[in-house]
Amino acid sequence: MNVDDAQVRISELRKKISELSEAYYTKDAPLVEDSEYDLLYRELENLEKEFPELVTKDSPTQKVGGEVLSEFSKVTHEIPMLSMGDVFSFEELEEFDQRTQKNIGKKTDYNVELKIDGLALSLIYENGELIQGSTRGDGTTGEDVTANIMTITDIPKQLTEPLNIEVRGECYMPKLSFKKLNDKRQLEGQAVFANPRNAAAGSLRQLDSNITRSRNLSTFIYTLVDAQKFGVTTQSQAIGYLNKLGFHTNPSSTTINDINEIEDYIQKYQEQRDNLDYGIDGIVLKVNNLNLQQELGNTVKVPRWEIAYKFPPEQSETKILDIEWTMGRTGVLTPTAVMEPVLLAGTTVSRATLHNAEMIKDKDIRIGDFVLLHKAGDIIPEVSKVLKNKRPKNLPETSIPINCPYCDSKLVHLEDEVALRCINPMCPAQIKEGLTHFASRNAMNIDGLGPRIVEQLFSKEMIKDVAGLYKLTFEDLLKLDGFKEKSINNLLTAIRNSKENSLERLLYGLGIRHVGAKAAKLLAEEFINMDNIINASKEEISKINTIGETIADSLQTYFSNLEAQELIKELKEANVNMTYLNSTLNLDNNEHFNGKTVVITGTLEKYKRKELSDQLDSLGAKVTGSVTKNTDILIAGLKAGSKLTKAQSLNIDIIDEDTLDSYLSDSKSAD
Ligand code: 3B8
Repeated sequence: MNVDDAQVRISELRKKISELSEAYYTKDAPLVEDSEYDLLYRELENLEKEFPELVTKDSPTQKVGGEVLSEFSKVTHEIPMLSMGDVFSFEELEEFDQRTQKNIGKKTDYNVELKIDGLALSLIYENGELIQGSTRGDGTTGEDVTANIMTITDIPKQLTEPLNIEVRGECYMPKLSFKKLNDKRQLEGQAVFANPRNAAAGSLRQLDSNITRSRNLSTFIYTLVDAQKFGVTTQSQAIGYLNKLGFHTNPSSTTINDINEIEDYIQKYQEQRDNLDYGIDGIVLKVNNLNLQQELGNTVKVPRWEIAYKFPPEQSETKILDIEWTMGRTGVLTPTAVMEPVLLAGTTVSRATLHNAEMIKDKDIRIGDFVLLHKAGDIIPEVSKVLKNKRPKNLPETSIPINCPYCDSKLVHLEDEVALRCINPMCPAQIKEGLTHFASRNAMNIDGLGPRIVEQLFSKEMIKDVAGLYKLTFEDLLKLDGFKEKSINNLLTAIRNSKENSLERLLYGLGIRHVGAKAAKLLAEEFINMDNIINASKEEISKINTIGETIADSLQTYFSNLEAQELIKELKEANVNMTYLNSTLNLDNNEHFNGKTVVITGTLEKYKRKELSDQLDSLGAKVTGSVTKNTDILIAGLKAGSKLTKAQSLNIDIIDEDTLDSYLSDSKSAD
């Protein structure tokens, strides 16, 4: 390539990279996969290496990335917060090692640890008290997010010693919280986050810290600034010291004496990746000795003493067989791709959410297309891109529905929403979803009343709303397919028992917008009975800690609706309990197990089956004996056999004993 051609390509790349990087850092909404960005960036770096005369100060390769949004006050990082250089192969890691050895004139040991898919934070303590938390921003200037940082439970607010220190680390959103958040956003018609990094960044940049609190952020701290002041001489010691001070540090941190050991390390964590609670995108290698780190110093943008190795993107190819549109109980219509089953990062995947019509249009996804899949945040299967060169001729564009496929009323986009929504309150699909939600385990817990029975009750016109459940008779149920005396009595008993539930279950079961299980519990505790909630003012409701105006507004809207009032009246007449019973139920106490159907198999070393089963039960799980498509989690001990194979084939979450330990310990610290 001659210098003119290089100049043209460099300009193109800079423009493209700047656009992508703005979307990624400033808007928390990436336009392409990380790996695609990395490729473009690499190409630019290589061209600039070849033609150094073309390097300019404003090239993306010379800036850290991430402008500062205006809503937050700015913080200057006295010691700049740099980002890391990255490589994509063992060979490049070896080259890094060679270069480092040459620079310091001897062999060195390294501290290695996982690269967490989160965002960098700085925390400042004065006299042992947390006084400031900020984001990296452009490296020199970050955003002051102190109020939001205060809501992150694993960050110590007060150290055991009155130290003046700055620490840095990664703030992340655990995989399950990420999945839950995206599920919820989808249900509510909002745009979903592309990965946990963006979700964490979006959660930290909230002006209302109650929102941050509800997002379950966690941290791993890896840098003690000015560590030498505290007699610490290596990165490994720094991790130990940080841990002693009460910070969360990542257990993967270890030292290696020779670069050849890195291969085993990478292999080990690539295998464990699916079992971790948090998303990772590589490993980080740091010169262990802090004096040597200082000696090596930094380039304009990255330290010379450390490097990140990024895992190759885990992608699989498959074919789109169909695109289904499913209705949620709030009226949001969501497209799902049905695909030829394919193994992806440890599980067999045959369905992937397409989130919304926008995504289908942006990526131009068509039935019959061959696509690449990846797992967002190591957990949610998503279409990365369509392999356009493999597209069969004459594939029609996917048509986006204009009318609701279930009630034919016109679909709308509510203000600010990406979702297509059916706003017909009598839409049968919505009502059915609402009934299933009412009966679900965290709501009224009516065992045996799943989607299929709801479908029959509805299509045979036996019920039209949840109050109708309480009028069902033995004779009615005889008309249902496959129902016999025993199953009828079981269902009637379950319905009858549900009348005795504590208020929060009913409140959650009504499916009022924004009122999740946790909010319902808080409301029930505070107001004791339904009438008090109905009569409460907006101020009284939003006064409750963590319940904001959105929920208060939503409750008022709901209860001012005449049909809702009628429904409550009918439920009262059916003797459904409307008071708080100080229930012993641990609603949402353990995000991993609450509401889940769990199967235990194989030999567990630390747990007795029965005790574990009881414990899971108390955390809101239902423990069953056999793996079916309704199973959510399989706990697999040693020598697990056919249940494990079956769970794998059904795409069910499988966890080992270590993961079980960590899931269970999460419930101990949950509020
Ligand atoms: C210096 C050290 C940046 C980082 C660092 O898990 C610096 O160490 C950095 F300038 O960004 N994502 C880690 C991770 C990130 C960084 C780091 N260590 N484990 C991560």
